[in-house]
Amino acid sequence: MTQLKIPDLSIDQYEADGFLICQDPIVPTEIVQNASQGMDALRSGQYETGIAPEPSYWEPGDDADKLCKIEMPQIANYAIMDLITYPSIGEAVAQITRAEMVQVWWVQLLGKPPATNRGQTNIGWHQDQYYWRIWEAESQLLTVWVSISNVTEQDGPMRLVKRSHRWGLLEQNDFYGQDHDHQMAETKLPENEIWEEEMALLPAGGASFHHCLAYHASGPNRSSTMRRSLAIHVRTEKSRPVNDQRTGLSRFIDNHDYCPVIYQS
Ligand SMILES: O=C(O)CCC(=O)C(=O)O
Repeated sequence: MTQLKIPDLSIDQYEADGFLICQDPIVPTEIVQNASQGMDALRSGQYETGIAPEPSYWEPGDDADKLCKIEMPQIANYAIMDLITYPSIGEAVAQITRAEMVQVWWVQLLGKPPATNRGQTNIGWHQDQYYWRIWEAESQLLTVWVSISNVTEQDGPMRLVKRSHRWGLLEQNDFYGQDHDHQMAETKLPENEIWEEEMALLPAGGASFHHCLAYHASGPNRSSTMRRSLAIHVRTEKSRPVNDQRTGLSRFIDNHDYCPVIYQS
């Protein structure tokens, strides 16, 4: 398989906005399709490596209307591991951060089913760093969100607020918050800042990259198919666990079979 050439990504834009949306696929179709089948296997409780994902919000057998969020899916499925280690991902992160080393330290598989009256599948406004206190505050942490299905406006795409990575930790942070209007009304913006959103509309294999303080959320999936993605949380050499402890979501960082280094200069 020939490796996809990574598009030129603008470090200036990443630094100015706190995120970057890359509409050119950075992962080839075959790898994306295999990962999508891997997702189906995990949803039916099949773990081909013999290892189950970490305990998750979603478990096999849960309601089809429920947001599917599976923690560390790459330890249970080879095709998902192939996707998260695809070289363009690490190279792209190195390009926008000037990193010498990029390591995957946690992964979430996300499936957002079509909205029904019962399903609560919005993802509320939040900054990832709010949930990541295990890392020193200045750590260079970001998320590569790779779409494994086409994500159009109908599918409940991720929405990101420009420059919010410069606003510090905001008071309204709730990943499971369903009422976006309420959250937005309660969010205090720093003086002279404005709310300017961008939607991450992506083809399958496309990716967005967001800083750990970028404010983001996503609304209902109004299409007839599940929105599928992998949120790959990565760190560079400019990151350190608080007190150098391995705990919570940093508990596997010394295990490179689970948390592979995907770029080294
Ligand atoms: O999938 C979404 O809509 C949001 C994902 C998210 O919060 C993240 O990747 O940090």
